[in-house]
Amino acid sequence: MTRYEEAKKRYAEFGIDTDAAIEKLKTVPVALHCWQGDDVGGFDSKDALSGGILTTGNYPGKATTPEQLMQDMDKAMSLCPGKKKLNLHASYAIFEDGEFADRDKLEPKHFKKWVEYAKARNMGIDFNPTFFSHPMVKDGLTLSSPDEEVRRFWINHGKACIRISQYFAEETGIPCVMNIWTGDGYKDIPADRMGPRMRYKESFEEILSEPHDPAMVKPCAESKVFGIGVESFTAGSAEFTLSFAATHPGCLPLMDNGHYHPQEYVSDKIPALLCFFPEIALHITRGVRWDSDHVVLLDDETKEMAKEVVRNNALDRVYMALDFFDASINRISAWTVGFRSWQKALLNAMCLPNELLKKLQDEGRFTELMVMQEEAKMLPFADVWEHYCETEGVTAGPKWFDEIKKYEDEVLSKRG
Ligand code: RNT
Ligand code: ZN
Repeated sequence: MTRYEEAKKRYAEFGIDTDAAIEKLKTVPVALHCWQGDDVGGFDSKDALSGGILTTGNYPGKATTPEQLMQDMDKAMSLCPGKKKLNLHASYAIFEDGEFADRDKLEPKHFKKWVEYAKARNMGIDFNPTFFSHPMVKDGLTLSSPDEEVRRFWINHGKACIRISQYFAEETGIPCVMNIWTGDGYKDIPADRMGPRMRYKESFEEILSEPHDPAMVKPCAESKVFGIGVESFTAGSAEFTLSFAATHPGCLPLMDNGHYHPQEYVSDKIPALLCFFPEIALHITRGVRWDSDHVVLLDDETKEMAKEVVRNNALDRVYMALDFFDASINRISAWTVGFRSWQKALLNAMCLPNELLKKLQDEGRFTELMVMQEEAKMLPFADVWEHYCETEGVTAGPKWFDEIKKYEDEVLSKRG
């Protein structure tokens, strides 16, 4: 008997069908973010990263052209099992023959190459307007700015992005999740907290008024507690974005697990939102002491988040995207570790005796619940993971890193 066959038997004793779990996981899309590949640089502006987000590190071999970024993403994806979706930012527009369009004038044609890339790989595309790293960010503000010219510019950017999202959805035949996040806020104590939020609300509403098919374009509102340089006030706070999504049908709330106080857990918020919203979205990241966007690992909270999606039968109601950026290590390895970690978390959640555990809870058998939760942790998960990777044609163990080393030698080290 192979190790997988033995593992399968042990899982079956808990009433778990590992074959079914693996087959299910293969159908669940997870969005891989292009911005890990170049430290959130983008192609459209030389401006430094702004908006309260920050990358640290200077690992050699960063992608600086669309071709390099695509090549690097291909490498990472070839090392990851599971169904992928491409996650783009507007700042990754590809201009040809010396043309240029500012953010408020972006058109579908500026993303044609990305559509070709995604289609050739049978992937859908998610999208993000880029409300940072641009000279029209004035005093750190975009959609909430008191300057009408600034606000108008960014509303037009948002509308352009709805049109581009519609184009992505039509071209790929797969819904496009379009996430709105702005770093709008103040470093020090504001004198007016409601004014900026009212302006943000109106701007958001104008963006959403741009025609789109709500079945194919899914606008989201991402909240945040604070950012570097905007420590005292964030316009798009948790209450603001959640209330906005709740009162604007068709708009989804997006929770990034780096965007809350450290003792708040997104795993607990997932089922809370699922009680009210038909669909929600996630940014999966790892904050170390703050919203540091470290690479996602198979840690307790990551596992707990996956459990909430899986055991509430919400895999088709939760749009999952990775959102981290580490410039201090090999970027392709960062992508790969993060994507594989979330795959592991999902598979692990699918291989737990979820129905049995729920029953124990409802029957008040809390001693047994604790015992079973702990025993379930000792099931031979590694063997199931290995088998899943094999069926997906990727390496299960650490040997995938040999591929990274080779790529670093042959490709990355040759970049200027
Ligand atoms: C920033 C938000 C946002 C960005 C990306 C690049 O704190 O998490 O989602 O990380 O849009
Ligand atoms: Zn995010």
